[in-house]
Amino acid sequence: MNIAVADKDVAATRQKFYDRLSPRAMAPLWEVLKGLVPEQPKSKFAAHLWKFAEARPLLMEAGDLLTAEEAERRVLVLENPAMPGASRITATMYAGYQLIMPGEIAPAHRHTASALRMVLEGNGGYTAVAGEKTEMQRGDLVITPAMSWHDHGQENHKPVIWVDGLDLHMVNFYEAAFMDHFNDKSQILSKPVGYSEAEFGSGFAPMQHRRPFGPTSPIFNYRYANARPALLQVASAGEPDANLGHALRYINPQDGGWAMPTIATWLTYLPKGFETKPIRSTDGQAIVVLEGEVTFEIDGKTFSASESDVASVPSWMWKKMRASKDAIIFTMSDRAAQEKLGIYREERK
Ligand code: 1HN
Repeated sequence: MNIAVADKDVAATRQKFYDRLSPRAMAPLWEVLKGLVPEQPKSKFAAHLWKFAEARPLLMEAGDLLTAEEAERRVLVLENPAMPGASRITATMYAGYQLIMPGEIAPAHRHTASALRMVLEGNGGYTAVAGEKTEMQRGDLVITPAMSWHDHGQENHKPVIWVDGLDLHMVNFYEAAFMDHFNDKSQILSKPVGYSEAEFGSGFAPMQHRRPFGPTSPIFNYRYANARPALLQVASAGEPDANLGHALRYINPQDGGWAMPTIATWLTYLPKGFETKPIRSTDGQAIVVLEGEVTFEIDGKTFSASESDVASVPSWMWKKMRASKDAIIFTMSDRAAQEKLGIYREERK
């Protein structure tokens, strides 16, 4: 018998065996092992840039099509082009551009997924979280912890637009998602504006230790009016990290860790002309340009980003950034979750 025939016999014999396994809900590991445990990450998602100049008119059109109340949340989901229909910007993150028109309310609800908003056009719109309202201005990072009631609105005469980031795919992966709707459009307010910032965000904490939102930061508006000057002052007196630029993390003041348990958030200042050295990491990132202009080189592709554009940087793709104008960018990623699970890795050139 020649070798080819022998191989065919072996393959057929094995297949016959496999055919007896599948009706019993079993399968041979050796046929799938390499795919289950790759030698290194190979993301199924694409590096991509969403241009705000294209998104904004479409978002305003959506504003004419339906109300925020009808929609519950009027959002244009940022769909990773490699995975249309998945509502994912990266493997684990959901992101979208959300619009609230003057006088509208996006009704109160709560869910297991944690959310953040990076405000693009604040115009004094508000988010209420767990009984407290906060006004939204461009660059503010507003957090809604897991299972906290939240509603949004605009009492001013201009639209409000922000980028949402949610960990909902992580929650859904664990099949751990719950959601409730409040019995009114707006939740009942029990605290004055600025309360949580005063209590936890001023270098103070209550004498009696408490964690009102468990592992999530009790500050729910990290205001750009504080963050921007801090970032620039730190940058003015120090050297930028060669791979990261001047970067500062948003922290939970209760433990110094990331502000959210699943989503890592940080701000980066890239001075005009500065170019980062390549870095790759296992977290999937979404980057919002707040100021200036940045050229991203991700996985060998070049993207020119300006204000309010959003980029996706999937896991383990080399990334380089260069600022053609002084730039401040906001990054969110699943790094916070990966670090807790002990799987985060990065490599620098
Ligand atoms: C959500 O609650 C908001 O509160 C935005 O603004 C987007 C996407 C999926 C599930 C819940 C919000 C969301 C969301």
